Amino acid sequence: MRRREFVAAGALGLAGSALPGGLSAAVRSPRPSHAQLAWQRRELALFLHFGVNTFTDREWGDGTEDPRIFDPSALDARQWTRAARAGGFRTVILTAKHHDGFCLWPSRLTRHSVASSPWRRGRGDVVRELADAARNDGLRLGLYLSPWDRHEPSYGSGDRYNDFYCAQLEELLTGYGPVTEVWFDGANGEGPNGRRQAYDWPRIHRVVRRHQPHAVIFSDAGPDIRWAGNERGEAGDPNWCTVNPAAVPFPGASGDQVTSALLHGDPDGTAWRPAECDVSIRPGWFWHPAEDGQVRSVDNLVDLYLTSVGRNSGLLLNVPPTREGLLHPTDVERLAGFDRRRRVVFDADLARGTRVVSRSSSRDGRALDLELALPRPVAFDVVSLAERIELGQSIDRYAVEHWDGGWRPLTEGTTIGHRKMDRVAPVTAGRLRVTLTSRRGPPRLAGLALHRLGASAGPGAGS
Ligand code: FUL
Repeated sequence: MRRREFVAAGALGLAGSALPGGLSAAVRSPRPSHAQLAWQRRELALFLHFGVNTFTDREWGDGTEDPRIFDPSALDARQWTRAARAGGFRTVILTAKHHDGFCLWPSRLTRHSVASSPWRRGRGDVVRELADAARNDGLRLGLYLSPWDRHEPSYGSGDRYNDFYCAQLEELLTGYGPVTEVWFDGANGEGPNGRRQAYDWPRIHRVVRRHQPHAVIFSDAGPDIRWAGNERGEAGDPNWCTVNPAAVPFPGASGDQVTSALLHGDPDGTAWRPAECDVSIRPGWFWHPAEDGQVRSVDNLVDLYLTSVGRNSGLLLNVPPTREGLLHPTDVERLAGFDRRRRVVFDADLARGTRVVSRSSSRDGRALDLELALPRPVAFDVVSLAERIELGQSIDRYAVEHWDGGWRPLTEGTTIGHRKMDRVAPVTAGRLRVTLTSRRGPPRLAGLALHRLGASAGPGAGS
């Protein structure tokens, strides 16, 4: 029996901590790139759906919208980035072009853009204003450029549209400084001529790699970040960062097997492709006045955090600007409340100072039992585990028990990954036992933390 210090930091981003089983050689399996790892550690990104739909009160424009309807009366991108920052978000991702084809920057390739609108007398550029605001507030910029374009006449023509799309992408990736995430939506319907487009994905990806080599590329089919399989903010459980690329061959592929592959990944997968959960703070993606009373509560946002980040995924929360070009005060207040609640709950690691009092592993090293002693008994209702994913993801079973005259189960599951946060029935405990098994090599646990969330009023509750 050996005694060791168990480093269990509140933030659990324990890249450097020396923990049981941490550094032994593992069989080589897919690992995150530097950009993917940094992406996963940022955890939270804010999505901004804005465009002609904001003014027509629709979710999907059909491409016939008159650009003159785009006229936000008080657009202030700093208000967006300040609210994002106050919410603890690290990246802002803007719909530079949604399915209606209207461009929020003055694209040289079409007149269907802010340049044909009365806003800033046709000299405005929302992408520029957001890029500047993000830089000022220390946030990263991501851009969504809808492949499906219901306005562009060349859509559905094959190469001609691919030329057009790649040229638009190039404008965005060369004109606005560093772009951290490029977001390719899977929706692919008919264009103005009734045809669907065959996208040249390898070429599109090459454009991103050439101009923004440090950006991650998101789509259902990656290649860097995958869609989590639903728009409810719920990653799968289990959720592997590894995937079998053939299971989701292209963005927009559908079917039960595709959904399952997106939700769960694949323990034997050959590519590292963590999941991102996109979900809106309101029922719709765009702002609709009728939804001002349906903004998610702080409790509900914390629930989303647990089902996304707490399941080894990123959370991309959509907060849509209004017709004024501002985030609605209710949404701004919820973002700040979300951050406050996370700080109170998750910055306080009740397991701080916990020590490993015994440690035993199986002969092959793939199973590990740890007994932990807390400095004093604490009351908690969330158990948070973290795996050292820079070396790959490998833990495939865990169980946590507490001592109460015998070992009593607290929680158990399969994958951990960057973070696994489980709500448990409120309990007070001073001794814990953690049992882990790993598919390859020893389990590389990065940390364990305990938190007290208290009663949650659940979805729909007020702030
Ligand atoms: C979907 C789109 O059709 C929605 O309008 C929204 O942009 C969402 C994030 O992705 O595929």
